[in-house]
Amino acid sequence: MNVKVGFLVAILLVPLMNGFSQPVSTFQLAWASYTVAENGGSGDITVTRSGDTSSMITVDYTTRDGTATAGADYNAQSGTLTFAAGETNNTFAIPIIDDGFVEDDETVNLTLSNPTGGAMLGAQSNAVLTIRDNEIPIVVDTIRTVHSIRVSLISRAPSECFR
Ligand SMILES: [Ca+2]
Ligand SMILES: [Ca+2]
Repeated sequence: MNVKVGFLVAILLVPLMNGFSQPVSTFQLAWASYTVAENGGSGDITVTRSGDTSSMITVDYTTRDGTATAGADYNAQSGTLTFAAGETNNTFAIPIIDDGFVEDDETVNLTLSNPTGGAMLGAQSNAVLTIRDNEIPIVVDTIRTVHSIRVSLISRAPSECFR
């Protein structure tokens, strides 16, 4: 290979190799699990973008019932997050419904999809939001309650009971 050809090959190869070594934009959920109190208003979910941050690109998000039920425990959400050039964090909110029922803690599944601009999804493209119930269970011991009413009636003089 003569000098001229070698120079030409170098000119062609350098941008090509740079193109391969460019880090790709990667979207992930910041955490694998999130927690919100049932009366906490909303669960704020953070999405991160790493690698190439030079251009504006988007990623979609959606919620799906785990043990929680959309419309009863939370409001289902889906949409598109836009990351401006240089932006590495974005959030979306899941409104929580504060019902009056005593329940177990309930879960909502979160999923990222459809990254644009050649971006990809990282390992953590799914996460779980746990809604912590805020009702205090009231245990009524009916046998003891009935027994104590009977005892209090028996221990009174008959005249007191029928006043
Ligand atoms: Ca609930
Ligand atoms: Ca509840």
